[in-house]
Amino acid sequence: MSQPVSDEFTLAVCGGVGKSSLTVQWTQNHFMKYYDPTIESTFSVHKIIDNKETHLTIIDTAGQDEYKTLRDVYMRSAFGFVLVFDCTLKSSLEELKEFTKQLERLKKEEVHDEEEHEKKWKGNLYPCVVVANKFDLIPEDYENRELTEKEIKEFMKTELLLSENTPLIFTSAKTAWNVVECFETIVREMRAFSKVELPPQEVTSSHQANSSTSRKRNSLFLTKMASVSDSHDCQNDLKMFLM
Ligand SMILES: Nc1nc2c(ncn2[C@@H]2O[C@H](COP(=O)(O)OP(=O)(O)OP(=O)(O)O)[C@@H](O)[C@H]2O)c(=O)[nH]1
Ligand SMILES: [Mg+2]
Repeated sequence: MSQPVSDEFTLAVCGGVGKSSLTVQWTQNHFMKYYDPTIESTFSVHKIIDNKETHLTIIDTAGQDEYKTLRDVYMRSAFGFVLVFDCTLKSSLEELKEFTKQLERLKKEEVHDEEEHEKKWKGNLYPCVVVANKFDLIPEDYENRELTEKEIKEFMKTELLLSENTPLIFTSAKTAWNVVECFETIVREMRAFSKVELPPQEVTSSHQANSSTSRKRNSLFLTKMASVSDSHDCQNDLKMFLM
């Protein structure tokens, strides 16, 4: 049974440094020079991507440890994931391990036949892209980088347990380099993933970005935070939600 092609997705930007900067650069075309830690913000975005109208709800997540408890909620709500790390720091890449481990656990609960699923998809249980941000800070002499592309790819495979086909994109939220590419790639991944053919019993809310279950979950989560135009309002909403 074919899944309907959906142009409406919820995605979460999670992991290390630059989540808000990348999201704001893509949605509002400017660079956030001053650091303002996020608790949780949502962005409602309409874009034409590959000639298709696309509506996205982007959850810009908290990087700080004290908000770890929110992860389960957004990981269940979102369909696709932008996994960001700071490419000048090896430890930042290593921190992604926690995220992929948790995602793997949660998404496995939604897939009844993992083997069957892996045959049909690239081997990942959820659509994602890995984003090596802050590329503007990498010295010109490429050889002296703390992390080479090859090392990152190897880490993605052996430690993050992501398939070899998972896109890796270098970006700079500061210069806007590859930011469009980053978000358009996750949209393409989500589109491809939503078309994966699975027997009916395996079709779950995670694969149906627009299913009523998914909508209910999303709205439950999102009604707690206004659609973002002022992130502080959203953060206050969220504080109340958590109380
Ligand atoms: N040079 C450079 N600085 C960046 C880049 N992206 C983000 N920064 C800076 O890094 C700091 C943190 O960026 P944020 O986008 O707020 O990071 P975040 O991941 O949203 O952080 P939390 O909300 O606390 O999880 C800010 O001071 C940004 O200006 C980049 O590509 N290049
Ligand atoms: Mg942030």
